[in-house]
Amino acid sequence: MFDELISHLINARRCVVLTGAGISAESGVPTFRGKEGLWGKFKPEQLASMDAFMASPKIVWEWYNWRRELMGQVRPNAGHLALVEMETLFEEFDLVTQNVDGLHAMAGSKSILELHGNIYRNKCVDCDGIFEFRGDIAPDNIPQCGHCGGKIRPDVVWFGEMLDPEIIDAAFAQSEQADVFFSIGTSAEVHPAATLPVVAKNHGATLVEINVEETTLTELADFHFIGKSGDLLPKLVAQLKERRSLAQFPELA
Ligand code: BV8
Ligand code: ZN
Repeated sequence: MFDELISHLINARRCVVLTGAGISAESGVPTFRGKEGLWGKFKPEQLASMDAFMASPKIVWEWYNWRRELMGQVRPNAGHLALVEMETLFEEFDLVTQNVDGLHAMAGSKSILELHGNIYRNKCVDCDGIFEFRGDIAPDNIPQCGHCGGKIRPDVVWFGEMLDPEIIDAAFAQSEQADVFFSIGTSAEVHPAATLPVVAKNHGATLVEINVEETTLTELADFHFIGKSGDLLPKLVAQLKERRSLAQFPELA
């Protein structure tokens, strides 16, 4: 299935992987779009935005506490674990995720850029000061920042908010240098994350998409595999490892 792709990977030095909610779907974390998606039940503007928080911080915290509760019970799946192994197969490997669920770090990935923050971290809505309290935030008694008295909010990037410039700049720099760029489990609709695969491709990378359906990126991709990341990634990594060892020790062929 991956023979032609592997011939592109065998000499690739730098690999960059962008993941979205789809890679966590098999762990039981709901995605955003699509029939079972979160946005089917909730409207992002009504929950994942500063306006929503300022208008009704209680409702926004109830939603994040519900998601934290749900995510607290899930574990990395075979797709996350395959990416941990994939990291060892390239001289340079960078993982850029839109996910806020912390599952890549839990799986053991090392070089991770969390574009949209992390749902388990809290910060002050006014001074951005990190709020170390790790327990549940009571929606009807939201703690205040010790420095400026601002309300505490989840440390995630909401719609209409800028991403951390250091993080997004690093993600663009990595994408520009990639020999191969994987877009895995993302609808490629949210910017600026969705621009990364395009930048990689424009700078000469081989663009690979793994998704259960087509997306706006599919026609640009050099390779597009329809399937679950938890199924396809372990197979791809096993095949790449085998080809790599054959290339290293031709006498084994
Ligand atoms: C910004 C954290 C400057 C919060 C999130 C008009 C045009 C273009 C852009 C814009 C526009 N108007 C406004 C914008 C900017 C906006 C944007 O992109 N809007 C889109 C929706 C049009 N972006 C922003 O606001 C960003 N900031 O740009 O600042 C600015 C400001 C204002 C105006 C202009 C510029 C901030 C974006 C960050 C928002 N925060 N999350 C939280 O989580 O609570 S975004 C949210 O969407 C998640 O992070 C999620 O990861 C992300 C992307 O979604 P996906 O990960 O792709 O998930 P999705 O469900 O969509 O898709 C899952 C895919 O997996 C599907 O394709 C499915 O088929 C597949 N799949 C399912 N199961 C599997 C699978 N694949 C493989 N295996 C499986 N098993
Ligand atoms: Zn503060």
